[in-house]
Amino acid sequence: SQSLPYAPVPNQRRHAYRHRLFVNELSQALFEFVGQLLPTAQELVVKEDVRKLLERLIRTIEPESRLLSFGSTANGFNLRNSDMDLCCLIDSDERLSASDLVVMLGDLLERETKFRVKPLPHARIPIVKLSLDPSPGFPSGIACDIGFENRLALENTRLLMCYAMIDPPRVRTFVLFLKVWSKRRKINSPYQGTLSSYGYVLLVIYFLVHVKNPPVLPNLQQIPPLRPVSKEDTHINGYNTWFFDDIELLCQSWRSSNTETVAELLIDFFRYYSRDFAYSTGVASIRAGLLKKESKGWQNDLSSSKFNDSRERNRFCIEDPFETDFNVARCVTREGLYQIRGEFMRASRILAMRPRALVALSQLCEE
Ligand code: 3AT
Ligand code: MG
Repeated sequence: SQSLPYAPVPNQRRHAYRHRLFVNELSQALFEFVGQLLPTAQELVVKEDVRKLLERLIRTIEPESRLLSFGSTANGFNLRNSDMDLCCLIDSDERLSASDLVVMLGDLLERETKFRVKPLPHARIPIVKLSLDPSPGFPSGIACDIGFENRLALENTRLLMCYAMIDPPRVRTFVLFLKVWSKRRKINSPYQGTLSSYGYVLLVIYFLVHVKNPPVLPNLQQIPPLRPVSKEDTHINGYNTWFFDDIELLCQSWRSSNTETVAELLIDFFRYYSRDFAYSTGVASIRAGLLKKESKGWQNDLSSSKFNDSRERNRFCIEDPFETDFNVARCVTREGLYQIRGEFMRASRILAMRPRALVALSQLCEE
């Protein structure tokens, strides 16, 4: 180029050219790869039918109730055969407690449906777990959780959906790929000390909002509202859930000046989380950027008896966007974090060798 004091040596030019070829081919392959894993139209219809059926049944117990989808079925990040997360809202003042509802609904569903039913009335968030064995119409069965009054989850679902809508080709492709990758590499099990899908999605958004420069996404929680909003309208259980949700309007006035392809972003993401993220002192917050564990009282104090169970809560810290005193990664154990970081490094290593795109994807997602 004109501005360089010397002409690039052919070697560098060849290197840059080969890199461009690699990332373009990989981006294309990523679109096609996730495209094949999206739910079929038939699956979506069946799931909506299931939701309606369950809503009808719940209304025989609580006539004023609504059953809403949240999680991946509702935020645009759903893969084929993902589970259904449902939340029951009851628009009446005299309602039963969540644990009573879980017991009653469990009994009812056991009597009236073919689902295998498992009520968990004493869980931190009481839920009824339902499942249906695989059948010809539904080869991998159905898994569904029904919770009650979980309004924060409905809002964080809407927040993630808005982020997905700003730049679907890059954001959705990126998130869907990462979800497949984390499942195939077996680092997506909070019960076994690794991270939930929700946690991985927050890591991607944190990276696109706060690490990439220029950012790929704006910070929806920090854009000022167009008109004054009252505390009643924006707070749920004492947490501020306001965010800028007029995405159509936003896209008229804001456009990212970051033009990297999804493959370039993915390569950088794996490098960032294998090398640069401050695991021992930092908290990833999509609301506020990189925070210090100390400032939140989330030091990983191993001598403290408060968390003296086998899982130490704050090895890995990801702040929930609304429930800011909640660490979404609190289930991640020492071994779990070791495994997760090992996988980020492995992915970086594979991509650094620039194999053909299809080879890269099959190596990355090898089970
Ligand atoms: P899958 O497609 O099911 O893998 P998902 O996007 O549905 O992924 P999860 O099943 O992990 O994600 O979570 C479903 C929703 O539940 C997402 C979020 O609204 C809520 N949720 C999950 N984990 C947490 C958490 N630790 N804190 C707050 N909300 C959570
Ligand atoms: Mg889910």
